[in-house]
Amino acid sequence: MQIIKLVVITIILCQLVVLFGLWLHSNYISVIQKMTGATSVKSHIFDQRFEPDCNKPQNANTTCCPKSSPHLVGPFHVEFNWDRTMESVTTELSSTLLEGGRYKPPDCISLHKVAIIIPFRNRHRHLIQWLHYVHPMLQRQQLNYGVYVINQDGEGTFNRAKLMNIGFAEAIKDDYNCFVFTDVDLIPINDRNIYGCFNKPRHLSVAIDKFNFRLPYLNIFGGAVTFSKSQYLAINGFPNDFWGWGGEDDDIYQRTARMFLTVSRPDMQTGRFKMIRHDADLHNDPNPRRFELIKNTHYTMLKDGYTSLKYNVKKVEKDRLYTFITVDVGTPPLVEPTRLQNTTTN
Ligand code: UDH
Ligand code: MN
Repeated sequence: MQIIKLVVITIILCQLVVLFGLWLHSNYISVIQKMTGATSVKSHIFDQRFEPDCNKPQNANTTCCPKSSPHLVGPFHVEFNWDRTMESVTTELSSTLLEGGRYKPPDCISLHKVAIIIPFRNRHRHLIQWLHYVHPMLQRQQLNYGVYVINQDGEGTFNRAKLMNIGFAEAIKDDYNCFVFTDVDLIPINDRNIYGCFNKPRHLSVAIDKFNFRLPYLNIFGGAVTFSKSQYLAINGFPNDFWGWGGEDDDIYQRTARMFLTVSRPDMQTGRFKMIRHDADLHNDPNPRRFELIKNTHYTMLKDGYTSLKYNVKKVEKDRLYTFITVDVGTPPLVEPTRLQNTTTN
């Protein structure tokens, strides 16, 4: 009898805990709705299915591209050749592309309209390799896409996540519904790893040669990731206040886990990449505050993100292979108040 009572009480207590958790979560969502102006953040979380462009009535007479492209070859050979130049790669690829690095499949309407965002400064050698391999792959995947290189102006401290927010803010003007954020030195080696959007934010670069084709830790979410427009808005974009190397990818993971619980990933064969080896860059030293910052993501993500993004565009150049946007990201504040204030009051 005693045991039955104990079991019943435990079950009731568990249910109460779950209900309390759901209540907290829904309050949190309503705050995000107010911040982002999104009409239904709940639907961002539970229903991420795409309404492909080709299903819209004005496209009734055209064919949607198939779910799986007939042009895919699976694993493909990647070898970094340092004799390649921007000119040689432009000659190779220009007939396939429209100005600004834009592409549409010629014979069907793509299921994805994707902006590829590359945070960048002083990595032209890597960009040449990336363009040489990734453009043809994106075309085999029958994507409607554009490549945006977001170039940090000046010699100040590098800010990768802020450059990604700027990439979103600039590319959204061209009406994309899906965003891929990728490092310039990460080259996929299997074209079945689709650079498109899924029902949850997706981590594409799960098996990198540098890490022996394994995840170095379970919650890693750096390298190359994809977000639909609504998924990105639901996490209030990325942090703007990670200056220097490291931590911002863990912050993005926490934002994502908070709103979507898990991330989507390809299997470890499909998600293979080669990473171009390089020395540490100037003005991108490890950020000593990164561990402290990621302890507070849950408190700070509503304040710091896409809704608080400030930047200046210095120049937009539409090359045949990419749109190159040079931006002033500002400088790290001398005293960074927002995140610390939160820790002391909570
Ligand atoms: N990036 C630039 N320019 C920079 C710094 C970073 O374009 O000066 C971009 C680029 O897209 C790069 C990404 O930011 O791929 C990520 O930066 P990273 O390549 O420095 O990051 P990673 O994790 O850093 O590869 C490893 C530290 C390098 C030390 C190597 C010592 N052997
Ligand atoms: Mn790198």
